[in-house]
Amino acid sequence: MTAAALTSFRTCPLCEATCGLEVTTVGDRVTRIRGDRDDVFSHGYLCPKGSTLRQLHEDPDRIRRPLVRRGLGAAARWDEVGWDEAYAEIERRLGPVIETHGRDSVAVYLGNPNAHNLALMLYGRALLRGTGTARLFSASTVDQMPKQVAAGLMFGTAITVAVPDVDHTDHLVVIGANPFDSNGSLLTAPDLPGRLQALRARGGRLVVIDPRRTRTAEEADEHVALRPGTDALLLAAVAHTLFDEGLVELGPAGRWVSGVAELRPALDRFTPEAVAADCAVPAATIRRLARELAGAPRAAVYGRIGTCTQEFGTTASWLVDVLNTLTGNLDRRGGAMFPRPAAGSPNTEGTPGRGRGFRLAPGRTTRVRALPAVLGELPVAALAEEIDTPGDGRVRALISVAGNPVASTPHSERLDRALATLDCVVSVDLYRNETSRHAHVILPPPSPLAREHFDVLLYRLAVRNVANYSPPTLPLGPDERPEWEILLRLGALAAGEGTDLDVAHLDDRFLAGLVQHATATTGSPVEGLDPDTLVAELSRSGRRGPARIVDLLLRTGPFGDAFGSRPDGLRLDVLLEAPHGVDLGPLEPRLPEVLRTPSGTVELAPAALVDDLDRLASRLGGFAAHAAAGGLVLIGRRDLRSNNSWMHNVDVLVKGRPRCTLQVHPSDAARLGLLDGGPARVSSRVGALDAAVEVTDRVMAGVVSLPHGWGHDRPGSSMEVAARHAGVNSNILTDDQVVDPLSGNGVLSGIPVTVSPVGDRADPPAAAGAAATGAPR
Ligand SMILES: Nc1nc2c(c(=O)[nH]1)N[C@H]1C(S)=C(S)[C@@H](COP(=O)(O)OP(=O)(O)OC[C@H]3O[C@@H](n4cnc5c(=O)[nH]c(N)nc54)[C@H](O)[C@@H]3O)O[C@H]1N2
Ligand SMILES: Nc1nc2c(c(=O)[nH]1)N[C@H]1C(S)=C(S)[C@@H](COP(=O)(O)OP(=O)(O)OC[C@H]3O[C@@H](n4cnc5c(=O)[nH]c(N)nc54)[C@H](O)[C@@H]3O)O[C@H]1N2
Ligand code: SF4
Ligand SMILES: [Mo]
Repeated sequence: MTAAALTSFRTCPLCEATCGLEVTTVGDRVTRIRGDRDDVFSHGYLCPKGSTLRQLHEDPDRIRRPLVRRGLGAAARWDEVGWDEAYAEIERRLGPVIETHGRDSVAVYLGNPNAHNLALMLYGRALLRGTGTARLFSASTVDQMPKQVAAGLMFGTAITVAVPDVDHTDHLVVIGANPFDSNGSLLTAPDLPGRLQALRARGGRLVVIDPRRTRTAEEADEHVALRPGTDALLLAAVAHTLFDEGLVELGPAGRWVSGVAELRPALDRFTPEAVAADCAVPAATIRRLARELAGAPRAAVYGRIGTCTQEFGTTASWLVDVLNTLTGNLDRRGGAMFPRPAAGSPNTEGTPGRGRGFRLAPGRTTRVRALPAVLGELPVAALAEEIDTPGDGRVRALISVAGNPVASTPHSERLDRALATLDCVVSVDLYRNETSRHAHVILPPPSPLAREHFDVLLYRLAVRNVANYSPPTLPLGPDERPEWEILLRLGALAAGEGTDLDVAHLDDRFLAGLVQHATATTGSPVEGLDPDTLVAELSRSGRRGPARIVDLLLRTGPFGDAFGSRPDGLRLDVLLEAPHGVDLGPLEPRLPEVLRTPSGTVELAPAALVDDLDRLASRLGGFAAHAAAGGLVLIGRRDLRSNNSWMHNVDVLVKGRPRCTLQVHPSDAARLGLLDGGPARVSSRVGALDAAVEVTDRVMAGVVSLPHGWGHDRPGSSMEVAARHAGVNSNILTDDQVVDPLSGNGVLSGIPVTVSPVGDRADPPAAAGAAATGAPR
């Protein structure tokens, strides 16, 4: 008898767009994945990656049982073991490290999928608490940390990020983002390309500021080619023009804005003429950008990774919202608005309109360079040196959860070497890749289709208020464990509680802590209620794990039922009845209630940021001088069919023309003697590699572009398809010694490099392998 086909619905966890999927299964087999036409947010949209959850699920290289490594390097052997044996092995290695060198000798690295994974979002804290380490690193410091610092200083919490109201704006300026390939970031909007096309179709204007003529730029009314790293200069000059030409008009939000008077003189130096040569943008264009922004009925400036992963990341991120504020577009329909997420966030908790604010408090720092912790995290650019620099307090163990820092963080070869020296490396990961090949133990999470899902984080950044919960589509594989259970056990093990604890007990304890916190929080709808009663209510019908916590968050969130006092409010049961999600409406103005600054105002001129303008001014002339001397800089790029470093084992995504090419402008190619398709050697202060050249006028002269997340030719990895399309790791070239001082963020863009044809030198390439078509292992 053949099983009947079943249809279920779930949210795609691969990028920030949160598209709804319709998944057809026959028994435990997936037969089709397509867009869910009835999804309240995505309405059937899907990018080419969405349907590949099936290939990911079926991938023979996906790890299904814990792995323990015996031996080293090429001689290493990987044994599949049971879970108890895996935890015992971790305890055997981690125990002595903690005992001898203390808890801070253990580093934790949390990779990007933590933001897309319900179990990791909710239970990561259990792991951190269990390890008790101050050495927390994450992909945030090679990504959005600058935006979070800027938002924290201006609005009071680091997650109070204003998102452009793309569905209602008349004028959108996109700087350092390419949503036609990335699908948007810090801006959750399924089918963002379609939404941008709709903006133009209704007569709106789209301007893209990017060193490359991206697909987004091609779809725009105007593309401004900007020299990498000069965003803060450009944005400061636009702000200067607004003041200079009397175009500042704060609008209704003005009642809650402070610091305008302090800001104005600080921008004096940044006239359009003063920055034009560095930015490679004429002064007249900068003035026009300002006038258009001020003149549009409703406008928004949106900056993303290009504005963050550079030396002035925080200052550039701040200036984006300075422009939104000065043009009266902050917190108004069609401007830059604050979402109200159903599961709550720091800006829906506590006293509305005022709070402790965000502090760049000097406290914990890294050991070697004394870089400060930001939001409780140390800069991942410092991870390698924290391991390989001799002395007291050296990092000796690493727990990496859903991360591939060897592919993703600056000076990756140094980190690659450093990881090989550690006493204990644990990876919680789907694959044995560039990073997890260093693990002593790999603990595999279940396939994305065998988990429950709710986007706790991404709905905090969404262009509409929506809520959608997905139960697991498929059952766990025979030896798979839910990821929340993995984190709970790992946390308890690190805490010294042993390896054979009852997970249900750990989970109950974890939930009790959350409930206790909620009932003790001022302004919470359950403030003062009896925690035990709430726990009992949440645990009805045997519910546990993430589902129980999502229920708690929803019920105590801004749309929640508050455990009965708002009976029509949200709770998990409501979402279970709504497989296509619940639409909670467009974004609405939230000032002043959204603020958590001590002053209760939008702080337009935080001292740390105003002070950083001196550092920015000290660079005036430097960018242009580097270019005039023939200097090249390296930037990255994203491709729609790729997802950071880990989707390259899906054949349908990597087949076809090679994606990992070095884009070079024709004039530079001619000057340097580089041929299209030929190999070139790229060298930076920290490393060198060989890459295949793609001559194209899509990059501006003086700029070369190589995507990140490649270089799948490391021995000991086990990703067969990816190895056939290995490419090169662009982070061999990025410099671990340069960070944005305010956020600790790595600098991944605007890297000074030299490029030469391969073959004019006798020495072998510094990085192995490396033609973009890939070297077999
Ligand atoms: N040069 C350069 N470098 C960059 C960037 C750039 O633009 N240029 N971008 C940066 C950015 S924005 C980011 S976010 C980082 C990403 O940096 P990382 O997060 O370190 O790297 P990813 O490639 O996202 O790797 C994710 C890892 O998690 C595993 N994984 C996937 N899903 C799950 C899951 O559900 N559970 C578990 N346990 N594991 C899972 C994958 O197998 C993979 O090993 O890279 C940064 N690095
Ligand atoms: N298909 C796909 N989608 C993804 C990812 C992926 O790897 N592949 N990764 C996901 C992740 S983790 C993230 S964080 C988001 C990122 O989402 P986006 O920010 O949209 O990322 P990119 O597509 O890299 O776009 C960054 C743009 O900045 C430009 N740029 C580089 N340097 C500078 C500069 O100095 N100034 C300016 N103004 N521009 C510059 C680059 O040319 C590039 O076009 O994408 C997410 N979505
Ligand atoms: S756009 Fe993002 S969320 Fe939507 S299908 Fe593609 S990868 Fe999944
Ligand atoms: Mo990212």
